[in-house]
Amino acid sequence: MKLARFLFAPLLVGVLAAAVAAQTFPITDFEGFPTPSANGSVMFRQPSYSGSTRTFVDLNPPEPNNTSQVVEVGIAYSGTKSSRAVWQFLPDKPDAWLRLTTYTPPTGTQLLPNPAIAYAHALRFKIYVASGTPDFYLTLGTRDNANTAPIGGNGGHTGSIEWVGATSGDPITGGYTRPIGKLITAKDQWVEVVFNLPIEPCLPFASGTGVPPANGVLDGPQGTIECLAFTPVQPGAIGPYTVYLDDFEQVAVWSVSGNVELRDFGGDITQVPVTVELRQNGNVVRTATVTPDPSGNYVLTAVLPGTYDIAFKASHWLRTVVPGVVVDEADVTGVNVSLTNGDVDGDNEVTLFDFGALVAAFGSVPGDSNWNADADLDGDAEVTLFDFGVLVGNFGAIGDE
Ligand SMILES: [Ca+2]
Ligand SMILES: [Ca+2]
Ligand SMILES: [Ca+2]
Ligand SMILES: [Ca+2]
Repeated sequence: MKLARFLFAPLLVGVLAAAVAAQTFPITDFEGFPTPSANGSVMFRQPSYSGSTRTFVDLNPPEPNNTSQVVEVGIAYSGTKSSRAVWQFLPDKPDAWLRLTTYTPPTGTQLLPNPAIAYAHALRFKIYVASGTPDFYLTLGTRDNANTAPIGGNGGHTGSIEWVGATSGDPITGGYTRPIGKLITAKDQWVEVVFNLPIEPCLPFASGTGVPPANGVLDGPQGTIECLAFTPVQPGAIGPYTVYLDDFEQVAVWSVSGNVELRDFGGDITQVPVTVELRQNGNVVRTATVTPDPSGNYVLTAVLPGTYDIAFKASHWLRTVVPGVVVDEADVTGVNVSLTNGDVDGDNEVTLFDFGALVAAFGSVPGDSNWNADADLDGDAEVTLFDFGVLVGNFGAIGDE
């Protein structure tokens, strides 16, 4: 079994969909804290706390500017309480970003400090952004410190920091600042943010500041939530920013596996990448490329609980969609498909265009000027009458949308 490169939709933030059963590990719903809590005392410090971003924060507006506290103001995803952070950037700071940190000094009395997270599971929470707040990218900073605390326990504040969910950022020596994570644009509504830790893209914050240095890899098996990083989409957008957070938890993810039959093919199927799309409500929520083993078996790892239509497409085969695959509290097996051959041009139909493409490549072998690997339908490294036979046999077939 080989897994090829993974592609995914790193910027996707899901609207709240009907949930299936899931194995979850709660971190906090903020219901157990007195309100309003002292500024910077529960999970997150005040916005100006981080030395790396405090020079961007405008300290002049009156409270609640520069506060992070548990509040009970009618905006909660669960119960009546949530965590609210409010800040504003100084003008003329195009490099402004905010590192909303968790941290407990040795003499500190912070509650819920440095929550531990297990990298085998996804981290998810809910966010509500008040209207008027500029759009931003949200990235998770994790201390990659292999702590042994229970999930949500104090994982400590040592260890290098990795940017989870970041696909780019401002490069600095050995790492990145202003990380570009998940795009958050929804206003005045709760949306779900998921960092699927086993497969999430990751960049190092900076090397040399932890042991081992940040390397863009979650070395695990655990880390701690060090911060949430907020990077304005429009550089320097002043704000104010008003953000509510609720229901931090981890959720177990599962594999989906089965067999892909690539019909009418005698070549090496382990060299045929198969594109797998996970779709929900018609939207592609994740795209991965898997490569079958010699028997055609594939495994797609780290699938979030949910109900999916799963689409399979390989180069010159038609797409097949398996509807209604439920992933809840166990690995899913037996998601098997059989793909129809003959789609030389890859448009998901077997038509005269494929016939034309095959004619153009007829008689060719690899290295010839008219060689077309996708016209070699049967995989014998030559475009011959046998390939015509495959095309004719499937002529007119149309793949699933
Ligand atoms: Ca709550
Ligand atoms: Ca690491
Ligand atoms: Ca075609
Ligand atoms: Ca052939």
